Amino acid sequence: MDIKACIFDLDGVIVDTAVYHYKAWKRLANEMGFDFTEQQNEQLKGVSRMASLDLILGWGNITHKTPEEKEHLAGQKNEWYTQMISQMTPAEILPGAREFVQSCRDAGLKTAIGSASKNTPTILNKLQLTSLFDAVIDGNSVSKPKPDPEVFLKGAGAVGIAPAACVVFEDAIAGIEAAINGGMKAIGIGSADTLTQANMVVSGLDKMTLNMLEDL
Ligand code: B16
Ligand code: MG
Repeated sequence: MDIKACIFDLDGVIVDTAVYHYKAWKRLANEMGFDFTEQQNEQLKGVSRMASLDLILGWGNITHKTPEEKEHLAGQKNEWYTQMISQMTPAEILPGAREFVQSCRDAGLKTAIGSASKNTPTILNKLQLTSLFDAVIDGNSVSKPKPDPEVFLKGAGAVGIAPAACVVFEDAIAGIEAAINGGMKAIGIGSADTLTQANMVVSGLDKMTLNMLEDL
């Protein structure tokens, strides 16, 4: 097989934290006097914390926040969010995720996480998954957001595999673009109608087998 490393996005691929992000952003929006819908939350998947805040402030027609005020607002949201994720358990791992990552390791493939989330270490710890990954690259170690390939290129570098021999698993359009921009293969997790640039799309890691990597 040509693939030697599998790099996984975290939110939407290994675990679904969207509901916690949604609750925390909604509370913040409500305290500023406007509402925040689940449809708007969909648009924040894979988007960094500060970029998410900018979008939300725009939806609420709030245009006058200083950088310091924005830091404070994002920090407030993150406090509520981290309170919720501190209660997470391995039961929240998405179906088939642990099994597929383990099967990659058993086959001798390298495994890495490539996530925009600065809370990645906490989430992996709560899910008891930290030891399943050879490298973890997250929002704490990258400066350019997806679709820039930085997060995945750093992941490939950390496990010592050339980008062309890496496959990325992603649920967000910008993440698929980041993988392609980095010269990697991309497997979409979700709907083929949305993730049109992916080399292959499955509904979840429970639908993945190692044999499918041969077809990329
Ligand atoms: P944090 P991913 C992303 O994770 C989430 O999809 C996105 O909704 C969130 O805003 C972003 O992480 C930053 O998260 O506030 O924890 O740093 O999909 O790239 O694993
Ligand atoms: Mg994601």
